[in-house]
Amino acid sequence: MSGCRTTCPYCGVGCGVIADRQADGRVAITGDPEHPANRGRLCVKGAALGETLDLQGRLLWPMVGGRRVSWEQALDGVAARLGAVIAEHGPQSVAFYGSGQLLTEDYYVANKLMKGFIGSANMDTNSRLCMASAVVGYKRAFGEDVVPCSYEDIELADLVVLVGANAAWAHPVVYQRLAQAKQRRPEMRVVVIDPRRTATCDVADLHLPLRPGSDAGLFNGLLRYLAQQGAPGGEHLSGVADALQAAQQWTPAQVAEFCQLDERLVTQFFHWFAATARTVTLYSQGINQSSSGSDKCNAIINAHLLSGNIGAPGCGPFSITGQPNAMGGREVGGLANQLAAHMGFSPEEVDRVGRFWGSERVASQPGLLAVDLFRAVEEGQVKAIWIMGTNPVVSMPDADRVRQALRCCPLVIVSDVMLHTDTADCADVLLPALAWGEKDGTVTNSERRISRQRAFLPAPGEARADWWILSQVAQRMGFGAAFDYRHPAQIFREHAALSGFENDGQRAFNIRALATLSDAQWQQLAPVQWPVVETPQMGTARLYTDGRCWHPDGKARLLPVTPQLPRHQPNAAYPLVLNTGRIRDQWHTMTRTGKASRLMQHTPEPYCELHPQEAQRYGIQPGDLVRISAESGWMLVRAQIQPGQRPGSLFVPMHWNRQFSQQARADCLIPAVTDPHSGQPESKQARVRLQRWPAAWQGELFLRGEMPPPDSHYWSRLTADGLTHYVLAGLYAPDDWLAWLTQQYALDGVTFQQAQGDGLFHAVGWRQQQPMAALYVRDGQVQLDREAVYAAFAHPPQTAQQRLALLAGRSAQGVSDGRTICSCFAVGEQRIAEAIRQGCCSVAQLGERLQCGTNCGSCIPELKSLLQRQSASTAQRRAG
Ligand SMILES: Nc1nc2c(c(=O)[nH]1)N[C@H]1C(S)=C(S)[C@@H](COP(=O)(O)OP(=O)(O)OC[C@H]3O[C@@H](n4cnc5c(=O)[nH]c(N)nc54)[C@H](O)[C@@H]3O)O[C@H]1N2
Ligand SMILES: Nc1nc2c(c(=O)[nH]1)N[C@H]1C(S)=C(S)[C@@H](COP(=O)(O)OP(=O)(O)OC[C@H]3O[C@@H](n4cnc5c(=O)[nH]c(N)nc54)[C@H](O)[C@@H]3O)O[C@H]1N2
Ligand code: SF4
Ligand SMILES: [Mo]
Repeated sequence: MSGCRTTCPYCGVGCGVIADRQADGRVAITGDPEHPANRGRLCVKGAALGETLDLQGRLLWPMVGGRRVSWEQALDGVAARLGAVIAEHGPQSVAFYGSGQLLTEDYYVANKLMKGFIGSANMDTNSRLCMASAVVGYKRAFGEDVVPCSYEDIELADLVVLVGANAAWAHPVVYQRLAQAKQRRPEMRVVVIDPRRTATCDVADLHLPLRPGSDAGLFNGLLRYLAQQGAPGGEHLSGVADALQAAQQWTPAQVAEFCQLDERLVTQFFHWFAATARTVTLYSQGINQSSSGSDKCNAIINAHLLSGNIGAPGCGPFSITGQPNAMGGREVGGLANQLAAHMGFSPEEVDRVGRFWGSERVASQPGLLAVDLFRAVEEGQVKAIWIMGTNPVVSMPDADRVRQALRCCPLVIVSDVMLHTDTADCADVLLPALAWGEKDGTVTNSERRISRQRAFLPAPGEARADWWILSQVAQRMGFGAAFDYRHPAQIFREHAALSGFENDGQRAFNIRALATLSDAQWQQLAPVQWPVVETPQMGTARLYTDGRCWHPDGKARLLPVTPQLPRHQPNAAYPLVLNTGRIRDQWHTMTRTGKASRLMQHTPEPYCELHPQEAQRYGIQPGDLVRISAESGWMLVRAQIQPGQRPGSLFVPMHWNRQFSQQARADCLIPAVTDPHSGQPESKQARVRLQRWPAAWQGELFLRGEMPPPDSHYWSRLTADGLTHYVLAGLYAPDDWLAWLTQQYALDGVTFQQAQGDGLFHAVGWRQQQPMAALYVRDGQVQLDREAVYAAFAHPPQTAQQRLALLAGRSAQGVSDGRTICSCFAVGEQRIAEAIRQGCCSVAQLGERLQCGTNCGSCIPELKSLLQRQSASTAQRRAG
């Protein structure tokens, strides 16, 4: 093999990747056939990694107050300013806010510095928005934060229940493994529990489109049903009677009413679950991101404990992690209510960690959880915050308030890889971190598998590893000996040793066998699942196989659950539920996936999915812009009418931010309502109102090079190579479009070709036969062939006919491919529709003809729905 074996930096599936630097400087990316998580598969985001490695927009040197400084100045300054704040206001006045995308080594050092040496536990992380409820659920049930399952269990199961998890888009390779297992064993059943019909429903035998936030009612009903069917229960469980008592009233009829489901669907699900020994329940943010998310996790675990579907191949409650190292963060103690290595703040644990670290200053109680942390910044109790590897101005609830808090904070330090993010734009100090491909360390995926991320690119500019930056600051704060790290392997060994320190099986997280790896062995470390206690090669596929838990009595606990609906229920002023989540081809706040033009094609603009019922009620046509408002903010996005959406609910992506759109940060609308046990925000159920936004004009603007957005009420940026592309709209049209354009951009020496018609204005600006700008305006949504315009910018038109085609916004051949469906091979909706018309009647045949769906498979659900739509319309035509 040539190339570097490493791990994908996106989702918690943790796929192995081989990165191969080519002679021309490009990096070819393929799936690692030997990595147990993916066995060579990749999704479209992983496959496009090579397109996100350029240095455009990167933060390449330290900056203070907007000016470049040397590392010496930056590190001395940070250490001195943090020291001064601590001296004056105490350790509780500083805070770290980290990320499940930091490597374990980075995370370990940040946690050690904050909790061990600064002596405050104000070290929280974006995992608070993501996995906090799942952690509470596992700890309450098992006495420790343990995910008992492996991916293999999903393939071995006879019933897979996906709850609040759109795996087809968010965990595509796990989804592919599921879909392929079901293809091999069609008797395997899949149930999807999600208020809306998602791409994941493509493999579902049963979809339960339940009322938002009502899952605990469903699982309480299941628990009652299981007890009635004589579920085994057992001696090794505690809390059974109380849990059953709490579930007693949850008859199928009661569940159907509470969850607004057809009772037959409810009993079908109960029956399947009760009748199937090998059942995996895979759950994610539809469960965790709730004001009662912890209880929902326990309601799911309760059902597995009572039925005995746990601790054996093919079964278990499987909380799938989002970020590449969400699990590693939990291991090092990255959350403010954990100390380190799965230890908390009991006096013995504080003492133990203190002895291990050689510090007498170890924090003795939990710190501020994310939402409270940013409140404390707002109120001035926290006077210095260091944000690493996360973008809270976009991802935290009540996001405008978070931005305001940072603007008022005396010291905001941001470690990032990009110069401009919505959060970096609020920083006093910017520290340039190494990005994926440049940094070295380990990550742990959803199935507890530790894998190496390896560097295969040189460090650009003056960027440095996060662990190095942290250690340098720690040394300058006077904690030198404890932070004398020279290599990430050294940090990893220390972390592994801490996990085994005074651990005779009381703590499940134990990787002591890895504490003696040499640098070279760490370099070569093969993926391994923790616990790793005997030898470095011997991992553990499943936990809880002997029915013993980590509670003092050794028993697993069922928890009595009282279902709660989302805290903010719709009312007269805000009658709709706002659901938020992920799209297939973007990663979070788009700082990396947003660089790849290929990943922009599938969903080029921020949007709102709504049911036809809402479209009719609010007078919204496909392609209209809509304004969604909540008490705390508003957003302006494109309407997408979807019969699979739940009536009364809207769905918006969580990704867009000020770097990509004027007003589309979903979290401005999310209230900072949290779960009382986990502190996790209710990011999936806000209440909002909807209005059609009366655009007087809409437009698309293409400009050669990097250009800022023009002055218009609505803009959204699309990524294209070598040019800037904006989709625009406004409430008032300027009198003179050319004047509007040339006032805003220095288009010296550019001559314009124009076309005007009924409610339409097109202009292309030329300089020396090269298109420099192209503007297309209409009184409705602009329809043009974007690919043709991109092509004309890349290869300037040679003939008058080609120039006229550009002015018309189409290719000289006049065919457009429509919306991209398959990003891997750039196959659009029109070509697929044409192939179907010509007789392709399966995904396989489409693949043979057009290649679509044959690489990562992410688009297969959509190919199927196009096939279905077309065959339905053919049938209709025949019937008509
Ligand atoms: N493409 C892509 N993949 C990603 C990410 C990304 O940014 N982009 N991010 C990664 C991260 S960090 C995470 S945490 C994961 C998240 O992975 P998922 O949790 O699967 O993704 P989401 O889209 O946030 O939400 C999942 C589903 O929850 C549903 N939902 C909303 N309310 C309810 C409810 O009340 N009950 C139920 N049962 N369902 C509900 C939504 O309709 C949505 O379809 O994805 C990871 N993978
Ligand atoms: N409404 C709503 N809000 C949500 C969610 C939702 O479903 N709905 N989901 C929540 C969830 S589950 C999550 S996980 C969060 C994610 O939200 P964030 O963590 O805020 O999003 P990212 O874009 O992943 O932010 C990572 C940042 O780190 C930078 N970065 C990348 N690599 C490195 C590195 O090696 N070192 C450093 N120092 N920086 C690096 C990136 O450029 C980027 O700015 O959003 C949460 N917010
Ligand atoms: S499923 Fe896709 S995003 Fe997730 S780790 Fe694998 S390749 Fe990366
Ligand atoms: Mo997440």
